[in-house]
Amino acid sequence: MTERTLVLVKPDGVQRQLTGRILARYEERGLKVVGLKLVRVERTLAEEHYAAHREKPFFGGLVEFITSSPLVAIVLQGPNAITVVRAINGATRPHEAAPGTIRGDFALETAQNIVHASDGPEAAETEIALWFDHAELLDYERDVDRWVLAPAE
Ligand code: 3AN
Repeated sequence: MTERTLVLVKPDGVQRQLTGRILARYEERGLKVVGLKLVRVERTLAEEHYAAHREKPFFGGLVEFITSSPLVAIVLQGPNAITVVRAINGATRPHEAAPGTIRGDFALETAQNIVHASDGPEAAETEIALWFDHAELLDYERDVDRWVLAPAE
């Protein structure tokens, strides 16, 4: 099933100049970029994005971190995009992330794990609406799709 998912290259990824390499991993897999921007995050947006973690002890630090420097917000589209992107990112705790994943290759700390991705269809819908205006999401044809996607039934 075609899905859309939200990815954030968090401040550590941008500062460490990994944005291009991270984006390349999603593109190389065949996912289509339908939204992309550099964002300096307001505290209110950060708190809303991480609302599910409001009661967690690390919530304050998480909001501080995500607002500390610009991040890159991306919407990716493709078959099973939500699951595929989380697999590309690797486990939340980098010491559990497999080599070859973004976190398994570039991260050591859970609090600085480089990327965020929506964890399910509901989160994806909510998060995409939170980070992008409708007009910022572009659908377009890619010639390569005849080699990437199975023909529609
Ligand atoms: P994921 O981002 O893989 O979906 P979540 O939703 O469990 O992981 O956690 C959201 C974010 O909160 C993580 N990406 C990480 O930055 C931060 N986080 C989670 N657990 C911890 C922790 N124990 N200490 C510090 N930060 C954490």
